[in-house]
Amino acid sequence: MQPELCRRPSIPRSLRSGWNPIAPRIIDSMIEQPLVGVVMGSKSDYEVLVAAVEILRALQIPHEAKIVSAHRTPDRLYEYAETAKARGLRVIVAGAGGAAHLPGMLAAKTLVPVLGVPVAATQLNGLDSLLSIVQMPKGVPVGTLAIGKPGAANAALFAAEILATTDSALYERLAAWRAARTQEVLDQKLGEESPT
Ligand code: RP5
Repeated sequence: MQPELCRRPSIPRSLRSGWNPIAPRIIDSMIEQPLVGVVMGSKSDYEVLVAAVEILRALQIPHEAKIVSAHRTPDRLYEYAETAKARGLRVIVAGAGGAAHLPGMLAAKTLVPVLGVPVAATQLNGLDSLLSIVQMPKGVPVGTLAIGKPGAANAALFAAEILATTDSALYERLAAWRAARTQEVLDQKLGEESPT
């Protein structure tokens, strides 16, 4: 861990005041040993999975993002899953479209929790991917999130919640992030509404 990160206050100002996924300090979290692996079946999936990466950056969670295709690079998939625990990964977020066997195959090869994100990549608009990921047979679980960017963002938040069970500083950042989202809504006004 970077010494600078150790000295930081547990609740970053960016999380208290609003959404700021590109604050300079977050770059530090990219060069630490990753705790969360974000993998996707294709570069085209990054348009969706970037929503997970932005959350991880904002919460200062060390992470990595890689392309791992279950059917085009199966050997890479096996290597990724087999080395995940030893490399220190605590959660894997896996997004894929179509038949979407990436999350399930990763889960079959590691005990690191896998969170699956269905990507809308075919004429079935992600329903194919959703059903493929959510219908894992008994014995090899994949936590399945919603289709698309909301699911990717929630996968990262879920990963953060898992990590926060053993990281009180992250718990504080997560609480601040949630409080900021609440405040955003409380601050919203419709044209007809009188200020309260
Ligand atoms: C899946 O096929 C990928 O996860 C992606 O969602 C979809 C299309 O891939 P590309 O043709 O864009 O590479 O394996």
